[in-house]
Parts: sequence; structure tokens; C-alpha cells
Amino acid sequence: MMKTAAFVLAVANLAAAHTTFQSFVIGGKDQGQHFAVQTPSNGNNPIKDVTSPLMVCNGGKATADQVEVAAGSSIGFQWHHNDPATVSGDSDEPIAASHKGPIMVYIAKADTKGEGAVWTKIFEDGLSGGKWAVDTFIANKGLITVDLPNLEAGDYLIRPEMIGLHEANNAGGAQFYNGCGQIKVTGSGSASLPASGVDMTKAYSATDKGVLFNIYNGATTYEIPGPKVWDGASSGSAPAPSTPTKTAAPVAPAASKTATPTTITSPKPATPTATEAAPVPAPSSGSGSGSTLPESFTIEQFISWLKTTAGSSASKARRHARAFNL
Ligand SMILES: [Cu+2]
Repeated sequence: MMKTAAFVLAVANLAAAHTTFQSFVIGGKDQGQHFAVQTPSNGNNPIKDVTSPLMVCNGGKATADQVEVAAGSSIGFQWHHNDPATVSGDSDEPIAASHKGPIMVYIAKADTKGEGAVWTKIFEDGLSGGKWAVDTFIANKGLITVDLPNLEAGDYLIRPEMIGLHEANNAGGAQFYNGCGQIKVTGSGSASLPASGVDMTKAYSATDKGVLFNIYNGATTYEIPGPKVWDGASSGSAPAPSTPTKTAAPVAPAASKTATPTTITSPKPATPTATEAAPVPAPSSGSGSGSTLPESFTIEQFISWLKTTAGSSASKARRHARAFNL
């Protein structure tokens, strides 16, 4: 019985996971998994240190692909819990429902690589009418759609972001999720981004009102952290949307999609959390083992943890683990 409880808890840890931005949706069409979307080095894990370099593009590396989108037209960002998305039976797709919080979108010129005070916020949604942006996000099956400003043509990085506030009542508990995509804005837009923007490693502080926040006390208002949405974001009228087309930048052909090596993220030893999502009390099981799993772990770590915690055989662990998307 104890063993079963420990195993169920482990499974809950696996399932109570996170989300990543995986594709653009333009003119209603998904542009393809990872096309023009930088693959995070951080997997689907949250960022909890608001000064981390991961705040820029989630550790993603630039690739040569881009999607074309007309200035002033709408642009969609498709997120999923797992990568690739679990086909069915994933109750945490696109993100665990516990992860209530705001959604923001930032943009920068591509040649900045996203480094420094170069980002401009073009969209934000927080809490209104008792509904969090993430609730709407879940209702929309992980699709975030915003209107691009009537920007001057050129190459840009665009960065959707959300915050899971389910543990944000403690400083450092808020979970930040972001990802960068690469777009070529077309058309005859005239708006130039402000000369000075925000540095994503300095945009938030752990004690900002909207970062250190208790979602469980019936709050009806919420102050979205970071800079205000840019005035110019809504200026200018949208030109007729052009037919969306994919373009691979002329520089590097097909190489780009395979060139990015997947970095295996080693689990942060500093923050082993027993449970990630809800205030589930840690069971004081008779096993007496103090070992906990970090938020991200390999199947090997999982199996050895299972052995120490539940005394289970490896073959049993394998049989169960196959059912989950690691
Ligand atoms: Cu999460």
C-alpha cells in the first residue's frame, strides 16, 4: 500500500508539468512543429530565477528559418505540455490547470539576439472577470493569438510568455515560461520599436506585486508585472492580410532544423520539490526514505528513485514508465 502511494505521487510529479511554445499559427494554419521557433535548452521546465539568462529565449538558439507575417495582422503561438504533444489522454495539455497566471508577448529586432534592453511588450492579459489568461489559453487548446503592431518590415524575435502563479505565494515560487520565434514582418508598416526597451533578465523582480502573489485568496485584481504595453502596439491600421508563407532564410538551407543539438538539462539540485502543482502534503510513508525527485529527471534517475523509495523492481518501473511522456 505504501509503495503504491509513493508511486502514485511520482506519477503526479511527472504529470504536473509545464509547457513550451512549439509552433506559429498564421492565417489559421499551423506552420509546423518547431518551424522558426527556437528550441528551449530548458525543456518544458519553468524558470524561477527572474534574472536567469533563460529569461531571454528559454536557452533557445537562433536558427535560419522564419515565418512571414504581415504588419498589423494576427499571429498565433501554439504551446503544448509535452514535445511532441501527447496525442490523447494528457489531462495537462497544454498546461496543468493549476498554473493560473498572466500571458504577455514581447518583440525585439532580430539582430539584437534578444540581448540587453531591447524588448518591447506588445500584449498582456492577466485576470479579468475572475478568469486568468491561462484559463483562456487552456480553453483555446494552447493557442495564444495577438495582433502585431503595424511594424516596419524586417526581421524580429517574438517572445510569448506566461507565468504559473500556483506557488507564487512564496518568493521564487512563480514559474516563468517563455519561448522565442523568428518572424519576418512584411508590408508597409511604419512603426519602429522604441529605441530603448526592457532587458528580460531585468524585467521582473521576485517581489513584484504580480510575481509574489497569492491566487488562492479570491483576488479579483492582479497587476501584470513588467513594462506597460507599448503605445505604438495598437497604432496604425492593419493592412489586408497577405497570404501567409513560410520562408527559409536564404543563408542556411535545411541544416537549420537539425543543427540545434538538444541539450540534456541536468536537474537543478538546488530546488528539489516534492510536489509541483498543488498543495499536496508529502506522505509520511513507512519507507522512511528521504529521497525526492527533482522537477526534471531522467528515466534512470526515476527508476533508481523508485527503487530506493518504493523498493520496486526496475522491470516494474519500466512497465509503468512507458505510459508517460518524459
Ligand atoms: Cu509547471
